[in-house]
Amino acid sequence: MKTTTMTRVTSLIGGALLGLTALQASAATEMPPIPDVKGDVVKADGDFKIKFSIGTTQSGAQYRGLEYFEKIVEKRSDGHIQVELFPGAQLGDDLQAVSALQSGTLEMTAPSTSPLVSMFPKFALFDLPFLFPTPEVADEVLDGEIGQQMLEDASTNGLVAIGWAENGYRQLTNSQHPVSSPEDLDGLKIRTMQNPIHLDIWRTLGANPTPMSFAELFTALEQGVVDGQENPWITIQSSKFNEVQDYATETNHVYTPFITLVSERFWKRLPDDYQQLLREAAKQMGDYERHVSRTMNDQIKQELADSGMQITELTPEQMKTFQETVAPVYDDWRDKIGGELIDKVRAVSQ
Ligand code: TK8
Repeated sequence: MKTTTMTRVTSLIGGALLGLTALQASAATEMPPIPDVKGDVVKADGDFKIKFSIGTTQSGAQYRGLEYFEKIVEKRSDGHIQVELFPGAQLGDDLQAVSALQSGTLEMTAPSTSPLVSMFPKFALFDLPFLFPTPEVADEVLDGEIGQQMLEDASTNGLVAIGWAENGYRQLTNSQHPVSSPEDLDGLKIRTMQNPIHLDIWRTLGANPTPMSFAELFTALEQGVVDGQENPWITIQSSKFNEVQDYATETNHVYTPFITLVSERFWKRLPDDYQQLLREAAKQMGDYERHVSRTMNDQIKQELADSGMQITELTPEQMKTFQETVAPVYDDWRDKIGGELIDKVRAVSQ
């Protein structure tokens, strides 16, 4: 308590001395505080280590969520479970981390659902363009029956799926020119996630899409192998894509969840009570991380603009043009994903 107050006072004085700019700069990156850990200590046998790998960097909302997860698990296991965090794809990209879980060399990861559709075809629901009109609809799906069923379905092939967080609404960036209509995309080389619907979306819009792992993306943008990419504002900023992309368009075309996965080999070694602890911690992390991601979204868009990125916000008519142009993507995918599932999400949005 005392230390926190003192640090705050010191930084305020420091801010006053350094001038307003420094103060604004430090305030700008402030995230909602990590909540206190609630719940009793869980007693069980054994000591365990969890290596938790993610693709996004240490300055994103996802990492912040992981810090909360670590705090909950270490405190409530009274130190018998130690969590070590590995951001920035240092232990591999989303797909590599998932296969490390399957072989038991890594305990946890939280990839975007999109690169996993070849394993879990129903996840493609989250790749359909403009299906989730608001974060609240996403929550109803993730935290309701559909999300629960998907966690169960994904608990196979050496994986145990225990919760949802979010990457968020995706935005387009590129190095060439402002984009406000599908025509502006003509011939632009756009990196997509390794996912067939995303390829379909960008092809339908007239771009020239290339699937690529997230871990290779910065270099590919920097070297001009691709002209553009799409990711949520917070991921664009935390990966510094704005340093190599001058233009952005607020398309909000896809909402991407992060799914929290545990290696089944590790899971089987855990006492039931610790399994339950991980489930609770994953739930709390997911709620907090989504809160962080959403409260930061507009602020980060502003910071990207302040840093010199030219951001195009679409008028309702321009947005409609994008939506109508990608509509055929549904014809191709409706039966493969299950029309009923799509209709259920649409019903939630009504
Ligand atoms: C991070 C990825 C990333 C995703 C992508 O590991 O690949 O573009 O949006 O944020 O999951």
